[in-house]
Amino acid sequence: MQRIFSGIQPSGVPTLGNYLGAIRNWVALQADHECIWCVVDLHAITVWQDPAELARNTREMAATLIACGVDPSKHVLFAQSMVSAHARLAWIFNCVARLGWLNRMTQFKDKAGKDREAASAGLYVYPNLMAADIHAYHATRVPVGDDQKQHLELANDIAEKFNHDYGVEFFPHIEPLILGPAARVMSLRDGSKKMSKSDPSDQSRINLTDDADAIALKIRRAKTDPDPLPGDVSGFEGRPEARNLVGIYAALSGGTAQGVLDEFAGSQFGPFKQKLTDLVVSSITPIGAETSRLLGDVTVLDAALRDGAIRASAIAEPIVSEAERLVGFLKV
Ligand code: AQP
Repeated sequence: MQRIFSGIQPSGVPTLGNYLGAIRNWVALQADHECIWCVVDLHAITVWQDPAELARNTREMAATLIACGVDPSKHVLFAQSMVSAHARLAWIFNCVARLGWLNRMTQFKDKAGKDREAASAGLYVYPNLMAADIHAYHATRVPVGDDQKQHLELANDIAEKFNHDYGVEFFPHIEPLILGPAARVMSLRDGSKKMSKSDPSDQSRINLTDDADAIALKIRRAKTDPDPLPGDVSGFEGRPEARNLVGIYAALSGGTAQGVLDEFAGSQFGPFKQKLTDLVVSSITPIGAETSRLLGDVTVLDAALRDGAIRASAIAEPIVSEAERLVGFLKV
């Protein structure tokens, strides 16, 4: 059975983008893979996180994943900082990756913004930690949104260079699994920006914990244009917001964008947004309700995370110890 690793940052409340681009696929993959799911708090602190909020978000993220269908009893779910193998392998990879490789990473450019000098060193080497997350488990399949493809290519470059430098075939090649029609969900306020849980505007995203009223308001206020919906997907040219809303509808209804247009061609956004609201509310609000229930007793949740960390360590420890031995670290 192939081993899958994927992570999600507890940098806020998970969004519909995280759900359609990642979490929903994770749940489906559990049927025929050995899965390791990680709440990546080490990644989250590459940008400032209030400590109390980080702890709360880590629990809330774990609860949301379980509410979405992640199964911590059959698979492995834990918080990254609970397993030291991640940080140890990341350091080795910091010394394998080349600055030129990191300089090409578009996510760093996006996240650091104009003031790159003020960004943390952690944000810069984020892809090395991500490579370590995956390679610490010898995972070969990584389900991600297409925004993360470049980081996976880097993880393969690091593995190849490590294998070459130390004359081994130790780290395997990783394949990205980019699944589903909504590989990238865009902001409700700007169709050219991806929907992000850390976007300063709460109106830009649908949180998996939003209630029906919040969802209705956000969709009503979502940016659109004055034209009716086109009859064909080629009509989305220059209309990223229309493409995004139709894409969300298609992803949640299990259809295609063209299928949605066949139903709504010529319709104004008002009636379409009403239908989209109904669909989002019926898909998302049960997740929010289950998340609240799970957060009602954090002792059960914490025990599941502790157990997950023990099982994750049991897999990662021998792999990372062997990498350390290959590098020449004394093992006495
Ligand atoms: N808008 C999106 N559409 C599709 N997939 C998305 N993902 C994130 N946003 C979208 C996918 O969710 C997974 C977990 O992401 P992450 O939390 O590790 O980091 P991220 O990609 O940086 O997500 P956010 O929500 O934008 O977080 P912040 O705001 O903290 O940076 C990944 O598989 C990602 O592809």
